[in-house]
Amino acid sequence: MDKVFIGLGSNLDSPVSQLKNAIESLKQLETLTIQNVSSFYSSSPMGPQDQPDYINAVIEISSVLTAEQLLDELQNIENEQGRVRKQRWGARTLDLDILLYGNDVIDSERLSVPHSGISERNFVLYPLRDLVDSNFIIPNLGKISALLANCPMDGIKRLNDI
Ligand code: ROI
Repeated sequence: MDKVFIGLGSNLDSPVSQLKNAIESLKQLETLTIQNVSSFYSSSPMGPQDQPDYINAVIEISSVLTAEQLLDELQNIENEQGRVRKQRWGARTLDLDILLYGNDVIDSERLSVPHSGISERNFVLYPLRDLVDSNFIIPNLGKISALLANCPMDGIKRLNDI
């Protein structure tokens, strides 16, 4: 089965709990299995700076769902946890993004996979590094080690013991 990676982010309403609750909700689904969870990281906001720091993590799952079906499940969990889409690039209670879906490249109205912006986002690359080896190739973008070398850790910190 394809390796699928999901990015989690929150900067409102107890962000660590938001991520933990999302992981618990994903565990309840019979259509997917969580294979691995990265460390949790705190990160400075990308975008408007007048918002709290984020908590970010990445998980690896395996699933029988298509990417679109998986997106539906992720959006259900975002909505259950009170996600309201307000300002673009503004604060949010929970973001669940499909980062990678095996080697698939998807460019549809609803989905862009690999997720656009992976290469500039330290809050995606550093947690993803916890789960893959340094030769791991991201479709269209290349080796994760090369992407990490060009993506400073500015503003991102691994949280221990969460
Ligand atoms: N910034 C950080 N640090 N982490 C995120 O998860 C995140 N998500 C977003 C925007 C607003 C782009 N900024 C972010 O959607």
